[in-house]
Amino acid sequence: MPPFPPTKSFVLDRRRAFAVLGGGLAAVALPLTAAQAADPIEILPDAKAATGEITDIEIDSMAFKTPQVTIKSGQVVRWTNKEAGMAHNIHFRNGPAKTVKGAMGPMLNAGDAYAVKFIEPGVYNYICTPHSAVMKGKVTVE
Ligand SMILES: [Cu+2]
Repeated sequence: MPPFPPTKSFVLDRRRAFAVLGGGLAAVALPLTAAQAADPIEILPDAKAATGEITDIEIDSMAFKTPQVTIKSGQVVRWTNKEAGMAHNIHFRNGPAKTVKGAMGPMLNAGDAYAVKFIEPGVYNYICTPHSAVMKGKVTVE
């Protein structure tokens, strides 16, 4: 049976538990907000409608046809899969973009495109997830 009326230590334990929980939520929420503000890349929601300075890379025959490109900060790289019957993706598995939400891009069927705006200068290596042994590329952002 719990003590009645509640003992002083029982009330304090409840308060302490609430304070710990509240502090924990705040600690989780703050870094997430900060990380989003500092994302080094922006994955564009509609690749085909992307505007601005765009570097196009075709995907065909199990390869990124221009595997190394150099762009300026703020410019866009757009990949388009030209290979019928073989899906590919763009996956920033390591490097500055690896923790960005969506760093592992969706599988692109033939005709599909994927576009990324690069914000932070750096070297962005990427792969195609299922064909990582042979499909690698690099975007250098100046
Ligand atoms: Cu692939």
